[in-house]
Amino acid sequence: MTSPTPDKITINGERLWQSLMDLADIGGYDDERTGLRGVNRLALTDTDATGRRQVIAWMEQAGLTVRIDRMGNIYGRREGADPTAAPVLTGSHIDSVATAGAFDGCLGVLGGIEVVRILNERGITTRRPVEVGIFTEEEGVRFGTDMLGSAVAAGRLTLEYAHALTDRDGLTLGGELARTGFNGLADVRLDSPHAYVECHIEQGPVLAENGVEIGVVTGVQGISWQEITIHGRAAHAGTTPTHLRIDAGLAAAQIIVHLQALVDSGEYGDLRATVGHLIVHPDLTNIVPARAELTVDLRNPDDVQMARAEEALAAFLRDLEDSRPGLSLTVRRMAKTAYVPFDEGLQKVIAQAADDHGLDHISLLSGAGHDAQEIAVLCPTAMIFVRGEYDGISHNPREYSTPEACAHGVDVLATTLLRLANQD
Ligand code: HGY
Ligand code: MN
Ligand code: MN
Repeated sequence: MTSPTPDKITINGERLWQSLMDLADIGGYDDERTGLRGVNRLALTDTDATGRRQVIAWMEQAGLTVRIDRMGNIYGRREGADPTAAPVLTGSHIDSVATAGAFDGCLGVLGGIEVVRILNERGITTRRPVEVGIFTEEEGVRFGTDMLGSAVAAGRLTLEYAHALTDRDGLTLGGELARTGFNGLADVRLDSPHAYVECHIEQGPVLAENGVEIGVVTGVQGISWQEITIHGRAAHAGTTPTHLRIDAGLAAAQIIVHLQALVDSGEYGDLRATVGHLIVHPDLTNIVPARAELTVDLRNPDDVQMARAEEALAAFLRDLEDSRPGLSLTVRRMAKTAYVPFDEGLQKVIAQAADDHGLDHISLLSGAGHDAQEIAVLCPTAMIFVRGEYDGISHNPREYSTPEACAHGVDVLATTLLRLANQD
């Protein structure tokens, strides 16, 4: 007689943690500023390819059938009793920023594989298939658009657009897929799953401030990325009188200060602004910069306020150009996503699973972008956040969640996936 399917499962926290640490070694480096081990695994670099092959090996060891699509997205599938039923999908990304920790994205992918291992060990057959996905270039820091693989899988961006994107060395994403061998043959448009649940570190201070382990994520705030190129004129830093200068570096500084003024004004809702990339040319001490390139990352939970902030920036750029004869600016849109709400029913399933595991939880909006925001157009989608230490710092080698916090988050993921995979 087969044992009844349990309604709650816990995972092997030590095995999960070991896989997180093993993956972090791929692309690991000694960060001299923090004295910590960081991770640098930019999308479709050789280290990312090595990490992908390692995770595929773990997927296959867990009995998953692996397919790779034309964006290099990787899906591992565990069959259910009804192979025609739409699968329950989980996953995230394993590409990282250049100064990453061990958890961003990886927890969702390795957590999904750990759930599969437990289902296997417990001899559980779910009604629906369960799939674990790894999406390409979630970070967007190499090819300039974040959530790229999942955006193409969900149809927001085209495969042709994505393949043509280039990195700072002019290498195309399509070329890098071919070079690393991840230009898969599977169709890139994802059939609608039954549901998608992603487990991810919070990357912020809210769970810790509230003394809770689990975040039930209500949605993702809007994101706006722009690249601004400022054209001035190179001149001698000593002999050139101020009134004859067309200083691109000065203009870049004025933009940065104005962005902070927009934030501080409080007139654009909960606006956040970052100039994360800034270079001047020729980048020499005694030459007035001829050119400056910078990126502007705006975040806002309110799409109307985001649009107002973008318009305020555009107006400032026009005024800046008019203020200095000879100064010109060009603006290139890199990425733009609206606020995305997550499925309320799915949030309830997650909250119930957390309760059943005796874990306190709160609901919160995600400050960071995630693949879940793209998959949300295909099916009911939600996320589980895991608490981080050190104010939840992320995109920094100090990023850290405890083994217990990771295991608790993946316990909630496991029970949530189990219940969804047995839904009609
Ligand atoms: O930019 C983001 O929010 C995410 O880390 N890609
Ligand atoms: Mn992430
Ligand atoms: Mn990230």
